Amino acid sequence: MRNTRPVLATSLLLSTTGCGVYALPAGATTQAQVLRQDWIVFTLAGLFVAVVVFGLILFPLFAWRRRSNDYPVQFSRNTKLELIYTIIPLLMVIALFAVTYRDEIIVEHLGAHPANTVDVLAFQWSWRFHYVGTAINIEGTPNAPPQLILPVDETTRINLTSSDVNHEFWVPAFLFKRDAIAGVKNSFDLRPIHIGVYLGRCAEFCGFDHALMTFTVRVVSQTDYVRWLRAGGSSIVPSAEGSTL
Ligand SMILES: [Cu+2]
Repeated sequence: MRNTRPVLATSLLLSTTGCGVYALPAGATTQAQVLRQDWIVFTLAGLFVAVVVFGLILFPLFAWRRRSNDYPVQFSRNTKLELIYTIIPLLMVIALFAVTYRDEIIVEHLGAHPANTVDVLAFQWSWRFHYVGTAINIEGTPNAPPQLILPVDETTRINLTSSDVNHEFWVPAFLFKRDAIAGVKNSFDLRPIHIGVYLGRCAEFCGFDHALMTFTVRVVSQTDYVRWLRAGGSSIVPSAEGSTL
C-alpha cells in the first residue's frame, strides 16, 4: 500500500503539468484555432462518456450490493434501455463526424490569392524552403536545422513534397501535420496569429537521422517580413516576441 503513493502522486503531477501543457495547446494559426475548438468538443464528449460509464459501473456496486440472501428480480432484456444505449452513442458519433467534416473543410481550404507561397522540400534529413517569386532558398542540414520565416496575420501557401522517402511536416503549435511524398504536391495554407518561434519536426520515421530532421518557424511582423524579403533573406530578423518553442 505504501508503494502506491509515489505512483499516484506522479500520475497526478503528470495530469496537472505535462498533460496540462500538451493536452490543449493555444493554437498559433487561424487554422489551429478551429482545430482547438474540435479538441475541446471531443474532450468534453469523451469526459461525458467516461462519467456515464464509470457512474454506471460504480453506482450498482454501492446501491445494490448484497445485504442478505434475497436476490432482486432478474430480467434478461429491456428494449427501452437497449434503444437508449444504442441511439445516444450513434447520435454522438454522427455529431462528432459532422463537426470534424465542417472544420476540416475550413482547415483544408486553399485561399484564391495567398499573400506568400513557399515550396517546402523534405529530404533525408532536413528541409529546404524556397520562397516562390524570389531567389530565397533556405536549406538545412541535420546539424544546422533551417528556419522558415512567416509573416503574422497573412496567409502563406505551403507546397510540400519530398525528394526521396516519405516525410511529414509537423509544427505542434500549429496543430497541423501533412505528409511529404515524392512526386506528390501537398498544398495547405497557414495564417499565423502570434509572433514567436515555433519548433517543427519530421513526424514520419524516415531513416537514420530522422530525429535530427527539425526546423523552426519564426513568425515576424509584416514589416520585418518585407524587409527580410527585400534583403534577399539575409537580413537579421529582430528577435521574435513571446518565443514559444
Ligand atoms: Cu523525415
